[in-house]
Amino acid sequence: MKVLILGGDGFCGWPTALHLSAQGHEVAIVDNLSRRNIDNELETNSLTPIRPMSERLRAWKEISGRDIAFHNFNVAVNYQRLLDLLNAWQPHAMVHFAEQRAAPYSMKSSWHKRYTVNNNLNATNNVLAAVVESGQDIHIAHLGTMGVYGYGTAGMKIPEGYLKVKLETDDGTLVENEILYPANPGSIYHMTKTQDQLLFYYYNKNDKVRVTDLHQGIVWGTQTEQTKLDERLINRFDYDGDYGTVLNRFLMQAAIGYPLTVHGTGGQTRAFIHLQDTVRCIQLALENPPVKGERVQIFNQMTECHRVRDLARLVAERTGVEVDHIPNPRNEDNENDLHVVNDRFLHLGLDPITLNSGLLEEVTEITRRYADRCDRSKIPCVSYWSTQAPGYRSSKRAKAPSH
Ligand code: NAD
Ligand code: USQ
Repeated sequence: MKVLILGGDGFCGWPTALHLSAQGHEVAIVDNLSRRNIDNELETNSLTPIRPMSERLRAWKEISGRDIAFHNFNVAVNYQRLLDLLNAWQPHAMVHFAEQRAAPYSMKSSWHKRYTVNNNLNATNNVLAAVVESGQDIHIAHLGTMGVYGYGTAGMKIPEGYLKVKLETDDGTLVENEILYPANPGSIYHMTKTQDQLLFYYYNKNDKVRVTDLHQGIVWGTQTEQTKLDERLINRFDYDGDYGTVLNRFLMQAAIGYPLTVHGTGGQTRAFIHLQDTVRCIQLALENPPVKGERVQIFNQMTECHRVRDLARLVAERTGVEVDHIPNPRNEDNENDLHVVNDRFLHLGLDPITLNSGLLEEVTEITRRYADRCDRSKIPCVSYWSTQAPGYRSSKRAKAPSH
């Protein structure tokens, strides 16, 4: 299969490109390197020494004998380049990772809110419009988020995208229906993913575009079978207060003896998936596309749920690091339960990797190896969801960057 990976330089996109290439698919990457530029803006860096794209691709060719093409342009802006590429290369599928993905970054200032909305919604709309204009039947697999549902459960498991409802008609008859699960975003970033859902719904209804929307939980881990093969293939590892996600941050903090930064009571429960399962799920989604005319196919791409304070306790017990409960910079429930259906991937043969000491050790080993690249001043999260958040008044507010 010919697969175009939009956002293929990123944390999930790069290992996905390598995984699909190793499976024998023909792979091409589009990325405008905006994530690397955001590191410049935030004056931080991946903990791991990620290589420039040309070096990554040379190393992959040397090791696997396979070519991956790279196109550097902005999917949200350069519509004609995207359309020309679809017409020239004629991919069978596209995996769409090319969005600004950090909730704290999206909440830093009005500039960051506007950037995230412009980038994410225009990227998704351009992808859909270009597929329609190309006249090709390209399957789009998009990385969405569990956060489109909010994190409450109303006493039931969160279904895979669609909610069965009974509606009362005027004469009192009950009719059954299925609707998109009500959107309940917790940040501007998550809000863009709820809007993406409507774009998919509309283009699917109007133009019969085939779409799979993958509502992914928090990805942890850093390496996959392919990124481990050579140091030049190493994946990025975000630890800073904007882009670092909770479990990877805790593992990295433990490696340098930094008290674990639990927000509030740590009663927030979230869904998780290991990076190796992310790439496997994307492969399964591409191998099992919807048929023409079928509604948007939605999968919950997660394997287990955990409470933040339980993760902190687990990491603290293994490493002896202290746990710090800090005022929560976000506006979110302090305590929530979460139960999620993930039957679709299980039926397709996913054998979930769950938190286990070997994999936790692997991340800890990476974080220890590159600990001297860590800038401790970048660990605190200083993005405040509202002016009422503790710490907001004393904080140095983010300004509009020049990129
Ligand atoms: P990332 O920031 O590491 O990668 C995104 C890539 O897309 C970057 O390389 C960036 O340069 C590129 N990009 C962004 N906007 C672009 C544009 N307009 N044109 C071209 N390239 C562009 O993020 P990630 O962690 O790899 O996440 C990928 C996707 O998966 C995101 O859409 C995110 O919402 C989703 N997701 C991530 C996680 C997670 O824990 N990392 C969890 C759930 C869902
Ligand atoms: N948290 C801490 N301490 C920290 C960092 C985070 O307690 O040092 C808490 C947060 O307050 C939150 C939870 O941990 O309650 C998760 O935060 P996170 O930064 O790990 O994840 P989140 O902001 O939800 O975003 C990440 C990805 C995003 C993806 C989302 C999936 O960055 O791209 O969409 O996970 S989900 O959470 O299921 O919506």
